[in-house]
Amino acid sequence: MKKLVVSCAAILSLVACSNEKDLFDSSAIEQKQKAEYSMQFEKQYGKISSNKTWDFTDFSASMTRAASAETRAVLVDGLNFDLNYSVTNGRLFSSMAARSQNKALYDAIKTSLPDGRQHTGVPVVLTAPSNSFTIYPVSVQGAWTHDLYVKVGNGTPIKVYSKTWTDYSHGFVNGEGLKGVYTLVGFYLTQYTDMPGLHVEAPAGTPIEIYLANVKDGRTSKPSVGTFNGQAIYVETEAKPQGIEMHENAIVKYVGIEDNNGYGTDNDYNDVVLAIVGNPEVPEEIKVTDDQYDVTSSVTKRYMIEDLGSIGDFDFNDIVVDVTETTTSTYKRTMTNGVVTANELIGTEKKQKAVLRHLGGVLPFQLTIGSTELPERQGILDKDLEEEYDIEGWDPYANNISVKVKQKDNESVFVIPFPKAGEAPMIIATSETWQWMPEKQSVPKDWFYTDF
Ligand SMILES: [Ca+2]
Ligand SMILES: [Ca+2]
Ligand SMILES: [Ca+2]
Repeated sequence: MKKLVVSCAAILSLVACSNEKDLFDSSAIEQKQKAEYSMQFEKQYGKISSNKTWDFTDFSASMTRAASAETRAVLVDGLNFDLNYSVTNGRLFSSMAARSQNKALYDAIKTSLPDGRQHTGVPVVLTAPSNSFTIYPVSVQGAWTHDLYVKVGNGTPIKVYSKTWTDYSHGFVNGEGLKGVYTLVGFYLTQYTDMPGLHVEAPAGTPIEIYLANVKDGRTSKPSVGTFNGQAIYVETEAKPQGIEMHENAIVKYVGIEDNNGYGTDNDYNDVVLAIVGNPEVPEEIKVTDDQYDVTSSVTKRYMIEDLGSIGDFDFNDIVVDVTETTTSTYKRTMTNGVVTANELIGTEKKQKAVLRHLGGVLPFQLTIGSTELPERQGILDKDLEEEYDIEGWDPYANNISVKVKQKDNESVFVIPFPKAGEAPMIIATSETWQWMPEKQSVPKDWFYTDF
């Protein structure tokens, strides 16, 4: 009995062996070709270290941040304004002393949001970019008192300051401050203020609400106002804040808030003005309809591929394909007692597409991206194109892309996957802003090794 089983297994394995023979041969050719490729590659670019990876996008870092970043919002030093004021008819006017800090910003805000010019806002939500950003109070005026709040995601709203003064004569710029020092010299008043800013770190797409609560005209309570009910608008001006650490590429946008959401409003949206500073991005404004809104984000990677047709050039232009995933998240906003209390994610939709951008090899090939096999296609030498395909199952972290290339003998088919760390790459991932190389021109070494 035992003997019989053994002989069956022997027969089976014999059959399997003879079937594998061709496969083995073809795979041997493939192995040889790939080994030859690795050797040539290292000859051209130097020895590959075992931890060398071939995805040159910054996506992985930013998405890791998006998925794992903790939400942190902390009060930081604010903008200082150091302006001289002259008092005329009970109102303050700046006298433009040369030493004044943030005078340009002061002027720009007065120009873009002058008293009496009407604006119209719509309900929006701001969404966090993938970088951190800081909100600075710039100008706090008006007769009504209020507290400025910022709500990040579903966290407890953070109070940035309380405006406790009720006339215009204290602090046209940056309010009274927490440490206001005033000296009246003749007809001039020198003001130095120090209101805090709020530094926010949050996963990309986190909803941000900016609003005034506890709005009061004397003792009379007024409705809360802010981004959520169209009482705040984004304003563009060229002036940038001085006296804070700011990267040269940092973007600054200003938010103007109208404190009166009712009778007698002048809609000039300059009762509170905030600067938002981010590098390279500031929060995006998304329109809210019926308390619902969509946050859309996308990631694109450009794959540049060597088809192993001829070894010697490393132009990585034999196939160039851009792969994009667009994610649309739908949120529902809940209001309680006139302020936003929750932004709840109620649905997510992902769409993926691949766009063939360039061909620079003659061998027939078939791309597999995620779980989608694209149709087999003839190679063409040096051809730009724009062929779009819907795809599914692409994992931007994993780079699950591979290509089958039919070799010149028209029989063997090589499978080229995205390279593991330490392997000689036949596919690299770059940002879509990287231009592929001209035909037969190898990519420069600094694409691969930026550390020298
Ligand atoms: Ca106003
Ligand atoms: Ca090539
Ligand atoms: Ca080529």
